[in-house]
Amino acid sequence: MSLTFFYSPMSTADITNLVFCELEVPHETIIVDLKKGGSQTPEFLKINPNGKVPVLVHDGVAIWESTAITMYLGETFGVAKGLYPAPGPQRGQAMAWITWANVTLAEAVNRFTRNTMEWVPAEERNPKAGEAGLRATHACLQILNDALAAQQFLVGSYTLADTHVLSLTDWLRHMQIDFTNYPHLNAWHQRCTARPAYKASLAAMGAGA
Ligand SMILES: N[C@@H](CCC(=O)N[C@@H](CS)C(=O)NCC(=O)O)C(=O)O
Repeated sequence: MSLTFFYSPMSTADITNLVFCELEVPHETIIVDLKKGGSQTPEFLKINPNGKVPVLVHDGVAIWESTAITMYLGETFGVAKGLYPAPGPQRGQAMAWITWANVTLAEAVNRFTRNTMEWVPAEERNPKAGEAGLRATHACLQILNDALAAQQFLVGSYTLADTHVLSLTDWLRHMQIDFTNYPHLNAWHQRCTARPAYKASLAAMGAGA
């Protein structure tokens, strides 16, 4: 079997890095230097025409989009390791949370950042749209907090749905979004970040692989 992970630290690919740290599946990691245009070379665009990381190449077949990668790695390697539900309603719930993170939560956060952050040219920013994006982000965090009020993890015991959503919420924390009002979400964060895989993922991010 050949399994290659195209990675860039401090990017969406950190989700996949954490998924790999949980799964401990042997694979090769190739660092893509985004600052040097590494995702825009003709060779890379053949693997992912979107020019983005993460990308997984499994036995010669390229799989892109972090949600698809988490679900694919989950069903391929995670079920046997107790980290992803077998086919059935719990599998559906795991897929719902993974998709929700990238579609619903990330859309709200992107709306906030695109309209407020200095790296976007001032003439392209709309402060009112930014405020609406931040409100939508907090509505999502409230949903997550409420879901975690009655259970320790998103779907039964710890799964890659927790891994995926955790990694995305870390990005929000990095952007100084206020988590003060989400006690259940914060307790879950502590449970998840106490796992050895989380510490290993930070080391891999720092080492660039
Ligand atoms: N929807 C994609 C988003 C991936 C994405 O936006 N990746 C960014 C880094 S965060 C990227 O590779 N950008 C390429 C570049 O900046 O050249 C996913 O979830 O995998």
